[in-house]
Amino acid sequence: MNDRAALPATLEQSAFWMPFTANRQFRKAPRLLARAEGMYYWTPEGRKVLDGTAGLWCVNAGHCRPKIVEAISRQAATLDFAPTFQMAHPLAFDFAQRLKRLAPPGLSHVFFTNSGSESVDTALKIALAYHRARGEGQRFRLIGRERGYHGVNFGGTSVGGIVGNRKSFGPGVAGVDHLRHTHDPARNAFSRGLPQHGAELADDLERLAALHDPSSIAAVIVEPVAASTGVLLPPRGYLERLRAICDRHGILLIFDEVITGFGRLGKPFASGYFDVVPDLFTTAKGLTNGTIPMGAVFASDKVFDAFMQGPEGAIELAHGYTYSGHPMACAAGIAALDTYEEEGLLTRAGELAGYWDQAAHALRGAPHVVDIRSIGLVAGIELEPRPGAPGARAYEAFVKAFEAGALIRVTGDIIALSPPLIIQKDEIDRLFGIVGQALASIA
Ligand code: PXG
Repeated sequence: MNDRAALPATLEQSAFWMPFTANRQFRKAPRLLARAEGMYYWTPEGRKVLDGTAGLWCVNAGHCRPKIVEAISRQAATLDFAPTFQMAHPLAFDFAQRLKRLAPPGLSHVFFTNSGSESVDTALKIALAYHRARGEGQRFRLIGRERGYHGVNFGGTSVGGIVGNRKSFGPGVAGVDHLRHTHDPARNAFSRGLPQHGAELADDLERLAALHDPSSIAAVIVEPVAASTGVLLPPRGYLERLRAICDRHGILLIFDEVITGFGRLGKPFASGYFDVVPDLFTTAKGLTNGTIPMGAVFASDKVFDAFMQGPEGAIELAHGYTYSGHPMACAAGIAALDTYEEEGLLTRAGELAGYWDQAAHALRGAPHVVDIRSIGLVAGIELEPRPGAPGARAYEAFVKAFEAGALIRVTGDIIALSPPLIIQKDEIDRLFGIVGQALASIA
């Protein structure tokens, strides 16, 4: 079916400058979504599309869930906006309290933002200010990791490690360095469970500490599972080792849980899944089931308490957004948590992980597939790039899958799948079936 038919005649001249999109290519053959419910989208022509990506890794409870819809509309008519600078409204306190109950013990302070990118920049700023508040202002270095994705603001771009996202934007934040990434297909391709090889890559932090002197390093930020770069799982023992090195040198460990948070791996947060507790962690996306933009940074008691010194009338952290703790977002978030909890969605990925893993690995041997990685309800299917045309093969698979009725996501030549956590087994079969057909249909 030609989705172009339903578009306004003016689309080619549209004012909408699309994010992370080949704008000119898109306008020639647009893909539009007009409606959604549960596991499905519908195009403007009424074609039904299975959502294999939870929107953009965010609609964890599925689309247009009644409780969330109702909470948002009620809130819009009750208290549309209230400032949270030297003022507040009850829902922000309620929501933070609910979130604290899900977090690992000791991470009991929640700072609200409006996106994952803002959560990352907020966490980095808190880390710098924490050291300064303790008289260690010389700790200014921030360490990210190659292939990391931490959003698109200047802090996140700087600690991020995806070259295409960095190269156009100048030198970024000063004093940033990067650990090596953990992707090692020569040793780990088609691993089941966490990769066996690569825990020693965490020792790269010792190398950087020796190079820069540990007393200059404020924080290390990593995604527990690196998602956007193509689903890279942490090697067995890697995160534990990173934690130990941070402890040895007084470096704060930040987990970026924008994708892994809210049940993606089968636990509320990846820190619980891996049993490694960071000092700060970032969230967004599933925080409100993707409905109203919002992010949250969780901070440990140690970090928070360091700020609660000095005169009581002094503002402890000169940071915040107009929309920090926005009432509509809080209402959406509380209703999202209600839905997650009532339906057991924060652990459902764990129940389905075995079935999901089987379905993913059944694509081993399909055309072009050089590696498959899966954890919780996430899968990465890596393709051999077409010679001289990196990314083209996966992009074609994405277009074919959409035409065949499934929304998947591609990054470079890697297909990433991350459906809403309400997915049923027959839908898992259909999703991987469509991916298999798409792979068989492309050169
Ligand atoms: N950190 C992580 C780990 C992310 O995955 C962000 C921060 C930034 O969040 P915001 O809300 O500012 O976009 C993200 C975002 C993809 C994809 O297809 C992933 C993201 C966003 C868009 C697409 O992999 N992750």
